[in-house]
Amino acid sequence: MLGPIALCALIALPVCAQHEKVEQIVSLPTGWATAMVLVPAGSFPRGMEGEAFDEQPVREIYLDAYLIDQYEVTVAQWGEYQRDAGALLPEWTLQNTAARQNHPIALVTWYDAAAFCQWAGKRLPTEAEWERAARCDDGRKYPWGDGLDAFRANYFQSDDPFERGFGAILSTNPVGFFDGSNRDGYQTRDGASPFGAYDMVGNVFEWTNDWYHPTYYALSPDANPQGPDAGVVKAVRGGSYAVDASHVRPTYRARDAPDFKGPDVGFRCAASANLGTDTMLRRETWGAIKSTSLLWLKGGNDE
Ligand SMILES: [Ca+2]
Repeated sequence: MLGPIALCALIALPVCAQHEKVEQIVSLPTGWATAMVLVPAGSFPRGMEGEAFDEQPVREIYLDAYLIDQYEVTVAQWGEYQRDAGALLPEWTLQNTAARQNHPIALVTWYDAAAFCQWAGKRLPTEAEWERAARCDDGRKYPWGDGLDAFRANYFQSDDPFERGFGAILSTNPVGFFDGSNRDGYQTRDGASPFGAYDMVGNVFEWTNDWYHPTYYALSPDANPQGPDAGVVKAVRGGSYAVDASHVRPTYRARDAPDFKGPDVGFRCAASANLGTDTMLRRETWGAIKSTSLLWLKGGNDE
């Protein structure tokens, strides 16, 4: 088990318009490195006027700082978990191919996802955490702005290189595919959110920790909402390769029974940011997440 995930103090980082992201490398218990991005403490307008009734009323919601996985959890990461924890997904062989190692793991229940995150020293994000990581704080509809863009995300009929036709399963892209680079002749655009999280639109739906309730937005606390105390379905976010353009809005609230597993449902983990301790942070510039030219910063030093 990992110790607490800790971050140094980061005060008054401008968000949304910023061209810098803060990333931390967090190792799985097996040593496998995973990237997480920091979402600093702040408020955002949760929900969307004019969309489904359960996305309203729009309210300013405050969240403490947290980390969220930069990418959906991959087949390779799930393999680390299985080898270390002795778990075995019945649908493992189907997904554990050489070509799919960097694709998101799918066909996992909410319980599977929660167990992985706990093993990793992390946890599932709340619905609010998931949404703010995708949309930032300026009310934008999509991670990159207001218009859906087929060169930034994998959804049904987005004509991405992984489109396999109606009814095809596991038409996922490798995580972080849409990063602005040219992929064997296919020119992507950067689909990251302002905080640096990829595939928040499409690829696979993502489990959140919260029970879903349609009127929760009217009733929830204004700070750090954790979802209803009980429920029958869990909130699932972000749409997938299998759903059309109208359902890949980051504010769209899908839901599934916690024991459901779908070929287009995966997850990413989050972790609370324990500010005030002394941990190395990595800062990279917009669009350069995969760059290996790293500037290591210590403490609250912005230079
Ligand atoms: Ca996704």
